Amino acid sequence: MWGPIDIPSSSKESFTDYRRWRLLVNDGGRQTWHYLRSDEECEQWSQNAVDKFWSGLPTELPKVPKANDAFEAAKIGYAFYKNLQSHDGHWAGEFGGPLFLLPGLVIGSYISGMSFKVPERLEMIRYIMNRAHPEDGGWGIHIEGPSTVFGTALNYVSLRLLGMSPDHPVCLKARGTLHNLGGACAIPSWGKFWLSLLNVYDWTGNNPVPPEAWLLPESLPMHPSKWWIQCRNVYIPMSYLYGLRVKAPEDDLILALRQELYAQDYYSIDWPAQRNNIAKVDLYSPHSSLFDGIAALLSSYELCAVPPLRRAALDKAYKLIVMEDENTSYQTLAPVSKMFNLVARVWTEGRDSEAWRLHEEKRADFMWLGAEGMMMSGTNGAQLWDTGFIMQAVCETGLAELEENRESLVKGLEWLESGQMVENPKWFEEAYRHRTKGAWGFSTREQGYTVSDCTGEGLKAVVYLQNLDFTPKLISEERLCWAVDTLLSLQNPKGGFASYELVRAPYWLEKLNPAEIFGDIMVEHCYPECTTSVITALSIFRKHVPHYRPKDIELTIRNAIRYLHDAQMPNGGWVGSWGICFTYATMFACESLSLVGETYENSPYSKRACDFLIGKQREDGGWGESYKSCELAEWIEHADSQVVQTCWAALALMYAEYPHSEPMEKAVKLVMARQSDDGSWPQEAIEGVFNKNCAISYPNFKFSFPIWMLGKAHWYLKKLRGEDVP
Ligand code: LAN
Repeated sequence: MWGPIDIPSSSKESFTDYRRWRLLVNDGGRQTWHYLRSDEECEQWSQNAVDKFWSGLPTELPKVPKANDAFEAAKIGYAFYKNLQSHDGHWAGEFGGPLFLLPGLVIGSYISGMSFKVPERLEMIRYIMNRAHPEDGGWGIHIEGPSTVFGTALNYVSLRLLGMSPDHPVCLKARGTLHNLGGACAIPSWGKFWLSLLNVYDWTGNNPVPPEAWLLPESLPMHPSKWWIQCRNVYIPMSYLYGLRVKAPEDDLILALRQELYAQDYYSIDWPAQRNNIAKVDLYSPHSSLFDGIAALLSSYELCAVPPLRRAALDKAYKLIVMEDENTSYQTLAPVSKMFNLVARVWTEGRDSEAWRLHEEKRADFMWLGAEGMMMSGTNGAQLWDTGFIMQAVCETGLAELEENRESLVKGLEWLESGQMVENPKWFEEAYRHRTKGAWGFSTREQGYTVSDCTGEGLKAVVYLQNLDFTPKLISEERLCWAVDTLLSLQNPKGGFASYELVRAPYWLEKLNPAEIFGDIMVEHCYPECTTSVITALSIFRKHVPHYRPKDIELTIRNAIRYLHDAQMPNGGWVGSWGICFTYATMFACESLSLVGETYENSPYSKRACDFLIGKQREDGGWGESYKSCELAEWIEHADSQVVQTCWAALALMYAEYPHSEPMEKAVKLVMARQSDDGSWPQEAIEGVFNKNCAISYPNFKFSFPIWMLGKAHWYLKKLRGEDVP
């Protein structure tokens, strides 16, 4: 459909002229990549350090002499990182890692008749080629994982839709691996769904996703409005598309794919027998027997679904899809729901509709150009997350006092102001949303989703920045209080904080998790990381605004600390759910404990945490854990020590006021030794995770956390040596 395209055989060299790519940053932090067509355009819009850095071109930033001490290392680190700040004050960046997102973008666009520009198509092909497993040529669920049916089938399909011939060596090798893994029949349910939409898997091979669940009484504990928002927002369009059994019209490519994806003849496959057929390599959360029982009942219902009921349920689901699009200016919550919503809207309203146009415009926000080609981002960016951390790092280390950093801090504050949500969603209760007034989300104000810890980190950054003597006070006290109201509205009865909303449904609902590739997906859970960000934000806020809801804040913090104590593992660490893994969550937990005065000397919790971390430090002074720690909830060593994790562990020790200097000195030495001669740090292993089983990249962490750790360690070590510290 998108026409033939010439694909070079090797993907090492870029397929397009990388000097022509520009990252446009506008409208409150939107990030979209553009390929300029002519030299004149390139002259008018020259390439800056941000464009060069993220697309992997040499930044040509000056080399600097090696730092003599930790503070100097932090200073030159920030001097480098400042060059990556966008003109609007935020830090842009890649947010790739999962390998099942780009296929959604490609398949969904194909079904909806939404094309890509040729340079985009070429670089998407190149990204997929570059991310093929070096040995077997397949793809995993994320860039560091082994090949799975899910990753391999979906990326294979993407390459074919984007224009690669089935005889290209990359396709040949991948197809061999796919067939060795048993072929696409045993793809996990989300893969079955995408392939069914594309009309290369039969709908009867799927477990039912009936929209009728929306018609159940809202008081029921399993009503879908009570599910984790990510799962809910994927289920809404899925149930709509399933209810209509939407499928792309057959064309030659689709007919060819039916032959290529399977180890047997497509037309001889027993589809209903595939519903629970999931390849072993893919299986992380096997179905419960409760789920299998319900799915069997629902399959019988599908044979006699009551038309008026189905119609009413489809109407309800469609209304929710439209409300979500309008609440988020068509960014939607995340990339999977983005593409399902897009397909649902275009299927219903057509290719000439306003919905098509608006979805297409915002589709660009998910397309990120990296050194290896074009990928799909995990959200429409990590604007707040990256900006919030570095601003706090600069303020907490004394770097903010340096004249040369002032402008970047004022800019950062300006962006944080524009990133704060100031109203509740347009469609609020009717779309089952939590309040957003005063909140920050993970990316931009436009995306419009409160995240507990993003609100916490945003609030902390603003309070710090607005207390510097040279910054304008852009956010009024009233607006800060709105943020506090939002935080307070998010505490759960046991004291912990979840990600986007309150925990609305009982945990046993996880037994109905249909997505075999993810854990903890059905309901919100409390997380040590989220809880911490809220505790620390409230603690810092009340020092500056002591008169606002002091009793509520005190009680909230006290209960949250109780949750944190309870969540500590017997080994002394906390399990990370969003970063890898124990080092990440333990840093957050120790920060919280320190803000209520709990340290190594006086708190058994802090002491156990320190002892745990010290026990994991390596000979070279670093820490290193694999993403597998998150899958298994137990410490699994990485082959190498990691700068980012070393910083998390060292920060944890500093928060806990660990009294011995040697481990800190060794950690500092390692992080300084790994600093490049322009002040940056090279990319190491993947940093983040979600739903236990999928790793995700936070490449800006390699700047914010070393700067933070080194800057803090400088003063910390001085203090331990008994020197005077300002
Ligand atoms: C994110 C990214 C940010 C992350 C933190 C703020 C770090 C976390 O502390 C709270 C949860 C949150 C907001 C988060 C939730 C799940 C997301 C949106 C992601 C990991 C990015 C991608 C992921 C999303 C679910 C990917 C699509 C896959 C599904 C299972 C729906």
